[in-house]
Amino acid sequence: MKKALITGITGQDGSYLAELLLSKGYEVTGMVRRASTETFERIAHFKDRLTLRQADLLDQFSLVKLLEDVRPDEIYNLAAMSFVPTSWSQPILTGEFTALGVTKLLEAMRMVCPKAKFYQASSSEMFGKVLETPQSETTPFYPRSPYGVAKVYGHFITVNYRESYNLFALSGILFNHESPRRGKEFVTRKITDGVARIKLGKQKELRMGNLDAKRDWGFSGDYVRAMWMMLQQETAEDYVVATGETHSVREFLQIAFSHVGLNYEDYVVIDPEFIRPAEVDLLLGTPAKARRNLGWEPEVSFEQLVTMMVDADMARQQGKTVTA
Ligand code: NAP
Ligand code: F7E
Repeated sequence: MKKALITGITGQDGSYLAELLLSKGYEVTGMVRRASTETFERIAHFKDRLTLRQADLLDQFSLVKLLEDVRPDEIYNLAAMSFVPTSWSQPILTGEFTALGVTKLLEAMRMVCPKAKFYQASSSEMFGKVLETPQSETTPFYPRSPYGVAKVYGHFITVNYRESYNLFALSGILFNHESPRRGKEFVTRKITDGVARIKLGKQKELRMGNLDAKRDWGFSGDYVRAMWMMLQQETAEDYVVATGETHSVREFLQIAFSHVGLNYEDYVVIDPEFIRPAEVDLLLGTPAKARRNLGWEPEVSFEQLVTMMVDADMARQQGKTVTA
């Protein structure tokens, strides 16, 4: 039985990845940080099939001890401060978690289990003010937020450990991916939660930022499959994971509101609070290499993603349990 360690298991991707690995017969350990109240909502429905261990990306020795105890075959480093606006209000903490945290985990792996395979959660935010379209594995980076800058560090330290120490360490450069488990502050879930609350009379308006920003949005369940596929290859290489389609926040609003018979223009209010100091205007990735080498394809379309998220939020707002 293969053993996998997932950091960030309580997050959106961690929860889908854990379910995928369990379905493939892995023994899955999730790293969680200590909190006064547990944040296990996304993994509650299968938590009894996991081992959860406390450690923190900020604490080197906790990582070494964790790897010594677990001895994983595969390590998925998904833990990070992942919300872009918070990276301007907490830039140093973002750097500690999202950048240096990667080095701490790679160092622990180098010391304890250098034969393990390592996945780093890199991001399309590294392309930022894009230097070419579509963006691929060879597009140069131009990050536009402290989060993007931290992810560039995490990306290159992974490449560097691969080249310096011959570790099987790689990055997935994943474009935005969403699901009913997405955090409520991210734009997609903010919209679908808002739509459900407005439809049910619990909210009157939806306050938003830049509606013209364009993103290449996919489904998290499809993207965690790509992570696993990358680690099953003979050689460690980095991959872009994207759908190859881009849509604006406005298009997302249109589909989400019209799915419940409403017009977004009647409810959306532009609020300067949600405009960023520096914006990423357009992201569009090409998944050609992932398609060619991994045989990966996204299965959920943009429209299916939006309606799946609205339906899940409608159900939640009506008091139903949603595990999707
Ligand atoms: P998410 O829902 O925000 O989850 C982040 C996870 O990291 C949570 O489990 C969180 O734990 C954990 N974490 C944060 N700081 C930690 C620390 N110091 N020690 C231990 N755990 C810590 O993020 P996601 O959407 O699943 O994304 C997963 C990864 O992919 C992140 O690295 C993100 O930056 C990256 N990424 C995401 C996307 C996307 O569109 N979703 C695209 C590209 C890359 P708590 O529950 O305790 O807060
Ligand atoms: O914003 C615009 C906003 O916060 C998307 C993270 O997972 O993907 C994510 O980062 C766009 C931006 O995601 C609101 O200005 C308009 O242009 O959903 P988001 P993000 O910043 O793209 C990347 C790939 C990651 O790696 C990150 O971890 O939507 N927008 N109005 C808004 N955004 C938010 N959050 N709220 C608004 O009201």
